Amino acid sequence: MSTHFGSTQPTHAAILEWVKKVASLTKPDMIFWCDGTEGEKSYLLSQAVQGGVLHPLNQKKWPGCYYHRSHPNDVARAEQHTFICTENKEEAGPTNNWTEPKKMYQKLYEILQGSMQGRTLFVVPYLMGPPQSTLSKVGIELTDSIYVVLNMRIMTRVGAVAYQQLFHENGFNRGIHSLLDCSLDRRFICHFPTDNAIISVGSGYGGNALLGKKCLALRIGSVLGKKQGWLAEHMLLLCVESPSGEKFYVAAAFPSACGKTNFAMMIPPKALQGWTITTIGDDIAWMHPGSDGRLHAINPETGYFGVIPGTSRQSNPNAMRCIEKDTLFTNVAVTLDGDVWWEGKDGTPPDNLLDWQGNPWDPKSEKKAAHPNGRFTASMYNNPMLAGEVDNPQGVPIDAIIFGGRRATTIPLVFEAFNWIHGVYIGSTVSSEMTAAAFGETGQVRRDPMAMLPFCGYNMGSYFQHWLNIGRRIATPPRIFHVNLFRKDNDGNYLWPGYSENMRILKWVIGRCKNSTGASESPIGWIPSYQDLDWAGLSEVTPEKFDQLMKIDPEEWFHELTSQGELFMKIYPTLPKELIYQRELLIARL
Ligand code: SAT
Ligand code: MN
Repeated sequence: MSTHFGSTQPTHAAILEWVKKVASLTKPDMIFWCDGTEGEKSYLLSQAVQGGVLHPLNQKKWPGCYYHRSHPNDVARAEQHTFICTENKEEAGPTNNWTEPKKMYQKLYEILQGSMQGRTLFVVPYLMGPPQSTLSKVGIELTDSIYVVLNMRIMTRVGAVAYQQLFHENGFNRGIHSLLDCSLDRRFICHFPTDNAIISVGSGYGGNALLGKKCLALRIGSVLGKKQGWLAEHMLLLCVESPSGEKFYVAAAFPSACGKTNFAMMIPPKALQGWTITTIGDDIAWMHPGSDGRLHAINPETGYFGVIPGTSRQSNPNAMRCIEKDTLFTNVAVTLDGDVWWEGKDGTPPDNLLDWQGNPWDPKSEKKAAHPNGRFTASMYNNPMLAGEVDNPQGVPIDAIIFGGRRATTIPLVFEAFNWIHGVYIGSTVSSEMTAAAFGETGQVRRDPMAMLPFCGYNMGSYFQHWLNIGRRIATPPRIFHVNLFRKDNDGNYLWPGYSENMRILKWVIGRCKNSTGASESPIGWIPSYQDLDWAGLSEVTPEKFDQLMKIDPEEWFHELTSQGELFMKIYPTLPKELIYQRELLIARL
């Protein structure tokens, strides 16, 4: 077994010992210590191309860009194969798959036995969060997938920067990932919160394999947050600057593939001149009560792993700029001359496309050219509207938290919680139609509390209690809102234009935070009247349409409350009484 050390040698005995132990189990041909340098990147790219894992795109059109095609059964998060392994089942709670740690380790070690034979074991030291931030965390991922390494280099800070932040010999998350042969019966994404460890086998897909992302930053992160008094959330982070130069920071939680990336990169419409939005993050926020009595957030990531279908110069010009160079495209359609295409891209599809599985694509067929969960991996530093605050070790003070889901009916465009506890109740009852980001029945409505159903690493009821506790620790809590950008009319057409026009909602939200905008009381919270929103340059949403968007139909809401009740029953033993009380108050108001 040969070893390649990069430019930074690890000196921590705990790391060296652990890598040796994993190598003796998995038996790779080579151990490659990653250092995150540019030199390493060219080497890895050439190796990935040689091994057929990546295909270079036309470098004139797409400089530094490559294309990857997944195994067809490995294109989304695998929730049925995802486990939280704690001593007691109650710790993981009824919304997670659970297995006892000892049993699961045994099974995984059997699977990992010799699993890297003929392959290279890459050691990827990475930092989640800005350097020199007390809020940041170190992880080390051992993986036999070069695609994972190249993605991790974009999504996290890899190399010496991670070792430098390692203040305790054992203060890092241990992640082991092996691709195996992608068979479903040997696919396990397992979390061991007590050991700060993750083992993921049998999948190379983003959320299952880039262990810094959902596994560390959310599932393990949420458990650490519970213990240490902070929140790990599935939220975008953005900065809104008003025409007078005042800045506001907003965090928003939407389920996967519901537009967080587009929302985080929103460009305000021309008619709302002087308003600017800059992006801090598009997927994950770590939020800590600060000494100033406010909630401070960092984005632990450095890149965007975004859904590509539907991305265009019209829908998200900043994302299009992000992916112009140095981007990895996964499961899109390609042309023979190295161009890429996906549903919803500007213009018409080029001739002679190969679909995401590599088959000639017939434009007349029903089949999609790109996979609906096709992705781009791009550095946030390519974003022309990246917020200057993104590397700030202290994070940014949050003014507003927005929850949202994808709902064709029932839920109004926007409403505001009466207070923090009511806001936690609203977050706990988020629901959404399922998307292609996870295996399952797309379109089906499911409860997705705080957009964290697949990502909360412990009992959901205790998680709600933790939210309530955090509220007591901040003197000036953020205001809490709920949006539904996906309501439809009776003919199935979207009522709200979305994208840039979402700025009108944000402007109302900011106005509420400043106590400068009106709202009326409704059974479900504060709601805007037509005149409370800025309609400059938008005639499409008439007062009648707005009424449809904002309609609160008691009958629909009784269905909604029944469905909320089902979730609450499921987690009843740990459900905070405050939330039961909030639900009863809502019933009374309706
Ligand atoms: O695949 S990821 O989990 O990284 C994206 C998502 O589903 O939110
Ligand atoms: Mn996500």
